[in-house]
Amino acid sequence: MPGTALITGITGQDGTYLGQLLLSKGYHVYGLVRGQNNPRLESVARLCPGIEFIEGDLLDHSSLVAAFESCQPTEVYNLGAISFVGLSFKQALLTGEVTGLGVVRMLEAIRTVNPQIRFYQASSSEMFGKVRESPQTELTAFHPRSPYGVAKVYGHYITVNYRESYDMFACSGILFNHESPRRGLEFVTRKITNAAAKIKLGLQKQISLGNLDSQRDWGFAGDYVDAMRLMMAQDQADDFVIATGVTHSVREFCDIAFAHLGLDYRDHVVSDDARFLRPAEVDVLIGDASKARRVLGWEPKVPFAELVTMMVDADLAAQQKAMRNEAAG
Ligand code: NAP
Ligand code: F7E
Repeated sequence: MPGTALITGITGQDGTYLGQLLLSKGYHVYGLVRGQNNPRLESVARLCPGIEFIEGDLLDHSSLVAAFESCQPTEVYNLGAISFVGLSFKQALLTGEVTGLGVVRMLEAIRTVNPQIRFYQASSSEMFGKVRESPQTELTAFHPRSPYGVAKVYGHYITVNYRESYDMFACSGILFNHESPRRGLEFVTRKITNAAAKIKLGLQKQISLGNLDSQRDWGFAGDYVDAMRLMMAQDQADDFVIATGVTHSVREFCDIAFAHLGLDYRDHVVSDDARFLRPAEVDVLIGDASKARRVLGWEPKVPFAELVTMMVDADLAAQQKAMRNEAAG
């Protein structure tokens, strides 16, 4: 029987996919929104008809308690974070506060309001960082390489700790990179697909990137939010790696994206731009999601090339629409 779900990070990429999924399953869905006038609310309301918004901030414990008391959720999905690794190097303290300590503020608020509330924590493959083994599983040791990765390790272990200490249903999904047309423009995949579309339409000539050799296990966000729901529906809370099991370089991503538009990325991509290099890099990630496959019955549906072309097509259509609107005045 679907209950009431509260999602933090509702204005982010995963928030709207998860909101749509839970609404389609009959849940009453609340999205936690920070600030006094969030410009992304309009598009969330359009994508998730029926969703309700409630104020709150991961930096403010009492706002979380008030939100839980008001909505009385049966499930809470903690997707809110400073999630951009590049920014985490520049704002390390804020990242620790939001992405790390924000998790314990959520768990404490749940303990205060109703310890029966089920809790999902958005953990990350960035926790593996300088990888100890490949592919990475739930048992692989962590070695984070950024303030973001370190904060996520804290969030992960505090979730495990509250599960073990207070018998709470607190689970953690260790999700590898997942993308979509809703991905923020600061992340490399969307940065590439958006630029490729603009280059095709003559709106720009080139794009500057950092390290083209880093490799990621990229999946589709729509597939990954289903894994979150499945984890929360188990009899016992546990942790799961969610990944495709295939890795590709940023260079391969460029190659497919530009080729889809009849372009050669080597004519347009400038690499090793110092602005986009990181003080410490995660060179290669590849996940082993066999536990999720076995226990949850989860598997990814969208393969890499289809993900890239889906994102390019969406950016091309969006740019063409913007051009038509501009021409119409
Ligand atoms: P995203 O698009 O960057 O969204 C981040 C969300 O966090 C936004 O809705 C943002 O809201 C919210 N937020 C930021 N600071 C907050 C605060 N102080 N209080 C409350 N909310 C705050 O991230 P995403 O890609 O959807 O990822 C969702 C979660 O999964 C994140 O925790 C991320 O770290 C984690 N994760 C993502 C991936 C991936 O590949 N996408 C992989 C592993 C884990 P505003 O609109 O107010 O800024
Ligand atoms: O970088 C390289 C960059 O910023 C991917 C977040 O969702 O996934 C994401 O973190 C790779 C890195 O994602 C540029 O150095 C090259 O090696 O798209 P990204 P990320 O750092 O992997 C994990 C799982 C999360 O949890 C995070 O929240 O691409 N790269 N040139 C570049 N990256 C960016 N952003 N911009 C460039 O110009």
